Amino acid sequence: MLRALGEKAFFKVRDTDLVWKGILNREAIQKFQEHPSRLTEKQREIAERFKRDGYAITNIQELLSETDKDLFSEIQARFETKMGNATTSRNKVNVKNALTGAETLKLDLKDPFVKLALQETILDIISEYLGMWPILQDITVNQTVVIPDELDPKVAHNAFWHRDSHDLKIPKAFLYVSDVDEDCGPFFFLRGSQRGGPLEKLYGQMRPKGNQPELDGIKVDLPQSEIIQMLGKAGTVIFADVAGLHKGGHSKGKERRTVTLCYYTTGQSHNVKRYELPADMTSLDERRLFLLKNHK
Ligand SMILES: O=C(O)CCC(=O)C(=O)O
Ligand SMILES: [Fe+2]
Repeated sequence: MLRALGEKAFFKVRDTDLVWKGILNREAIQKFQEHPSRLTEKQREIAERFKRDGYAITNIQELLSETDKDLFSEIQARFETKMGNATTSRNKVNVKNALTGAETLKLDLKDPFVKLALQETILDIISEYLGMWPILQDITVNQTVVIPDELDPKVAHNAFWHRDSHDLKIPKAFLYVSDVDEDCGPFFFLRGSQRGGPLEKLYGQMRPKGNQPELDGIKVDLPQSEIIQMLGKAGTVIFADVAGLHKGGHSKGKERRTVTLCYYTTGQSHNVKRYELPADMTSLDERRLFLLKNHK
C-alpha cells in the first residue's frame, strides 16, 4: 500500500512538465529545436494530423527515401522468415510476435525492418509529434491468429480498449504488410484521446500500471463518432499514440500481418531492453545514434 502510494507520488512528480520536459527530456527537446525537420508539405500534413487527432494514416511509399523505394517488397519477402519462430503469449493468444519480449533483437542496419525504423521521414514525423528527438524502444513483426469466437479480455489484452502506460506519449508506427479489412482484426483508435487531446481524460492513462477498463470488467462507453477503425491495403502506415485509447488484433476471418515500430521519449523510466546495438554504427548520423544509444 505504502509502496503503491510512493509510486503514485513518484509518477505525479515525474510527469510534470518541469521534470518530464525540463529534466528528463531536456536534451531531446534541445536537439529537436536545433535540427528542423525537412518534411515536404504532404508529410508535414501527416505530422499535423497526428498531433491533432492522436493518429494519422498514410502509405509507406509517401515515407521512403529515394534510395529505399523498394523497401516494402523487401519487407514482404522477409516477413515469412521473421515469423518462423514467432509465438503467442499468455495474455495475447490472438497475436504471434517475433522480435520482441524475451528474445533480444540484434540490430542489423541492413535488415529491412531496421531500415524502416531508421527512415528519415518517419523519424521526422515522430520527432514533430513528440516535440523532441525520440528513442527506439522496439520493432515487432506480428501476425494475428484467426479466432472466429468471442475473445476473453484476460487472454487477449490488446484486442480490448486500453491505454499503454510506459510513458506519457507513446508514438507507434504500424505498417500493414497484408490487406486489412473488418475480418482481419484492424487497429482501432479513439480520435482525440492522446495527451492534450479533448478525450485525454476518458478512461485516462494510469501510470505506471496502465488502464485496461474492459479487463477490469467495465463496459466502456465511447463517443461512436470518434472511434476510428483502420482499414487499408498492404502498405498502409498508421501513426498512433498508444497512450491514447486503442485496441486491435481480433481476426475473425483472415490473418493480419503487421510491422510495429515503437518510439518512446528518452525519459522513459521502466524500459525493457529489447535490442542489442550493432557493432558498427559509423554510418549513423547524430539523430539515429541518439535514437538507438539512448535506449536504456
Ligand atoms: O494489435 C493491435 O491492433 C493492438 C496493438 C496494441 O495494443 C499496441 O500496439 O499497443
Ligand atoms: Fe496497446
